[in-house]
Amino acid sequence: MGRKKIALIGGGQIGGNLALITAQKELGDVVILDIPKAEGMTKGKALDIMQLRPHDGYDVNLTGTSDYKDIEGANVVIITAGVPRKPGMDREDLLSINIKIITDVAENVKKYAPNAFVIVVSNPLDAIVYSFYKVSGFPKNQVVGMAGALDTGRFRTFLSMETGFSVQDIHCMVMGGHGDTMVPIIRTANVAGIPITELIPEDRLEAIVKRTRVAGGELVKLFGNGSAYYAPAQCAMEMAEAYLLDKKRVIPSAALCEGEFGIDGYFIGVPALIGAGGVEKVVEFELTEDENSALQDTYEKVKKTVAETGL
Ligand code: A3D
Repeated sequence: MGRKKIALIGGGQIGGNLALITAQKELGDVVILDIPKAEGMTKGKALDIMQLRPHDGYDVNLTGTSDYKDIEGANVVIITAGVPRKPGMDREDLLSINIKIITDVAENVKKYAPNAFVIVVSNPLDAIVYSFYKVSGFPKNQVVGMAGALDTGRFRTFLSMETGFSVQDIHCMVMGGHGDTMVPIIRTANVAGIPITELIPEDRLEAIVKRTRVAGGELVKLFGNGSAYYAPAQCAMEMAEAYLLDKKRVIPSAALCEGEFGIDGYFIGVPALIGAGGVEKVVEFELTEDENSALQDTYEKVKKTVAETGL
């Protein structure tokens, strides 16, 4: 039994970081694939990280390519191919470009890595992961979108910044579409089990929820020429790790719902059990009336974007 193989489709900001942290975790050999024009860049990143290994002590191999044959037999495929947002853009503005790209990627992944667990990161996330699922015909447990992990992590970060408590002890969950209509479930937020509402006044909590919803845009503005990449890479790696090590983690992720939470036939942010079976289950729980109506709003938005894919 050789090492596992992780294929990164898109070797840009998130792809490059993913290559580094996936290798550092020794999850498997890493193949970075990008368009032919960017092949040198993929090879350069792979070689640079190979040369980091003597200082860090991990033994996996990294390669760069623009040839899908090189991803053959990959256990995990993480897709970041596409364009990121620029200031003033919504994630939905990326749809027309990224839909063409995901169609090409899905056909190739289907051909060369039909058994891989696929984690989609490209935006608009909920529509792009849906498109991958439709074009590839993969079973639903084999396809997931990374977004809820990041949105939840951002919420945790802001709660930690506000309280001064370790982010490690702060838990919460953000559901819904990956956009400004996402649904932070405040009721679930706690510090080591202590409800957050006992620790932060209501108006401050509201401000934090607001900041969480537009956290991606805050970074787009700061960068001026692209979107977040360190934290998104870490989140996607965590999902790959949960699959490869059969960790049975519950990670908010865009999973295909078939009736769960009243959502049917769409990928949307829900708590997903990730283990060796991929998305083994959508973990359902009772929502309050307000939470449910917020989830329905985000559901409508996702449906609208998905309709624009024409798939
Ligand atoms: P960027 O640094 O531009 O990297 C994208 C890479 O994709 C580039 O190197 C392109 O050359 C490559 N690419 C383009 N077309 C193809 C193709 N057909 N096949 C293979 N590779 C291709 O962007 P990034 O890494 O910063 O972001 C990547 C994507 O992730 C964007 O769509 C972002 O909007 C999205 N993103 C999602 C989240 C979520 O939480 C869902 C967070 C941050 C970014």
